[in-house]
Amino acid sequence: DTDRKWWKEAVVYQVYPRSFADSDGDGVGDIPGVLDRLDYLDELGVDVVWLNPVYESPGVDNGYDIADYRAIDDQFGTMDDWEDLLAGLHDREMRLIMDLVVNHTSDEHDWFQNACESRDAEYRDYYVWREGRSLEEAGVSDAAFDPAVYGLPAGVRELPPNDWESFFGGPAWSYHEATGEWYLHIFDERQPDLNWENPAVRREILDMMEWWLEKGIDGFRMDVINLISKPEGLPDGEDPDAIVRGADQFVNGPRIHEYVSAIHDVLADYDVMSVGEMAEVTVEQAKRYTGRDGDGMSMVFNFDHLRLDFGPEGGRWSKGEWSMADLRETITHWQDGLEDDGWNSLHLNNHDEPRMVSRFGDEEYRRESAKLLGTLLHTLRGTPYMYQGEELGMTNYPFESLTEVRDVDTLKNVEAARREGRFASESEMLDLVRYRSRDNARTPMQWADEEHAGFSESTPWMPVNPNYTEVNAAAERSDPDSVFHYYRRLLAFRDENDVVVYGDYDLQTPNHEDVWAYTRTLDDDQLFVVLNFSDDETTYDVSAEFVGDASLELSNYDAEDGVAATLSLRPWEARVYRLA
Ligand code: ISL
Repeated sequence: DTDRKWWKEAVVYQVYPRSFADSDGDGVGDIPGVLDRLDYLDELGVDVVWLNPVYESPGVDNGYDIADYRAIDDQFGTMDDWEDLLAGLHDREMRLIMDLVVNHTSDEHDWFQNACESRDAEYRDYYVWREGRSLEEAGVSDAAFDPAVYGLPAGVRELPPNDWESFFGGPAWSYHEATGEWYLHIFDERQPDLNWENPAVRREILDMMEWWLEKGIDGFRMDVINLISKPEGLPDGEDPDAIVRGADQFVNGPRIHEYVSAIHDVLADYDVMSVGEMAEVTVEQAKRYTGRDGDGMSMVFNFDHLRLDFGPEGGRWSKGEWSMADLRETITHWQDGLEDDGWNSLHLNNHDEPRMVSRFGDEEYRRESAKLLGTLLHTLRGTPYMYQGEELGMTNYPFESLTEVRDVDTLKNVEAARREGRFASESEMLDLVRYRSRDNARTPMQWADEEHAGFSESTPWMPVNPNYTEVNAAAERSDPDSVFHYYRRLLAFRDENDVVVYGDYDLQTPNHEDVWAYTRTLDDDQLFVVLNFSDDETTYDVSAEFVGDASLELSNYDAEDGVAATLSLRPWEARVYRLA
């Protein structure tokens, strides 16, 4: 698809406001903190900022539990601060996309508060309520039944309406004592799912979107958007390998395209982008969402490549080995799949995933591997999404104990795994937390070798990674060989070269153990990208057609123009040539 669009040419930078910059010294990042750093983002060459939720929220899931969609939470600032941020970005010719979290609200949202009043409360039907199942009906013996798993009050002995599980561990239903029914929550119990079947809910959400669009935002990142349509009758899960029990029922549900199209009818009146976060999605489905005859979404986030390191027992809270070959194959599948129709997003980390250097690179070759991964993200076909600190080569946090963990996902999943006896030891548990926890990405941004890494004047809400003395923005900016300056070159290169945005992707090394090489071709302009995904030196015999004159456009080591018949590559070496 080579239709020109600003959002295809853009690089998106994700700001997790809680951990970006704290302007008022309360230990929590805020909107004025972001405003203070806009020149930094501008210097880097960012085109779009995606701001994680800043709406009014009790913060059970760091803002993904919204209590008021039209208000800014006090800890992040005021609506005036937010207006200043939007203006500040627009003044610098950057854009702003907001997080749209409409699968669920907070339990503190007025709608849910009202819904809890009685079975026939005005807003009851804004959420998904059902009666429980008796033990007999569910075929569970009295002896096998453990009310603690369901958090049931004394004397209540029944099962939830179906067997769906929450992404955060445990059942996706909670019993509501006052009204004697269960409500659905695919995430935390304090994040009740909205009932999209109800047209009044749809109207409220679309009006709310319009309200933000009228303020002049440039689009939305749509949280778990393909979970919003639940099938009639809410049947039990059927797929034992689903990411969580029941996902085969509620992912890409029966009315999803109707709902997403309605969203896009609203967006169509504005020059905006949209990216749908999709826990599970195939290339074919992605075409339906983003393609020419699709629902109008600009692109989706898929997570296939972020599942390669799940263990054999499956699920996120397990650990297995990933291989470069799998990563190459998975990403190539998406590159090829959306070549003619639809558009890719490119991401290796975000606020829910560990740091990419620790996961797909090598902390021993932190700089080299950060640059190699950056080269990959910024020379594939699609829109790159960077996560704050990626441009500094920030790494995972060395968690020593659960007391350093804040994340509800980690804490609840650890609790569920313990209940099920899945950890052989505490150290096995901590290993997994260090590897997998979302909090790896949420430690404060490392601005300088100063107290609290220059993030805040007081103790931050999350501990700072102890490597801030070495890994920080001030040090990176003053060193021309830094990850930061390499990223600047990557972003500038994309700006100056249409082939990076619109060129075809062709894999050149389907079988090499360590080298991932590909070409990008647009008319007679051709790039040749060579990446050594290894901490060993390696050689790569290049196909004759690419050997010869070429200019070296980007590289993370000293190297020369011209492609030799056999390339010798150093650990984590990355090169981008322009073929003659
Ligand atoms: O499958 C996953 C990752 O491989 C899950 O993490 C899933 O995609 C994710 O939990 C959905 O995330 C989004 O919605 C959550 C929120 O906690 C996350 O921060 C947000 O990005 C609920 O709103």
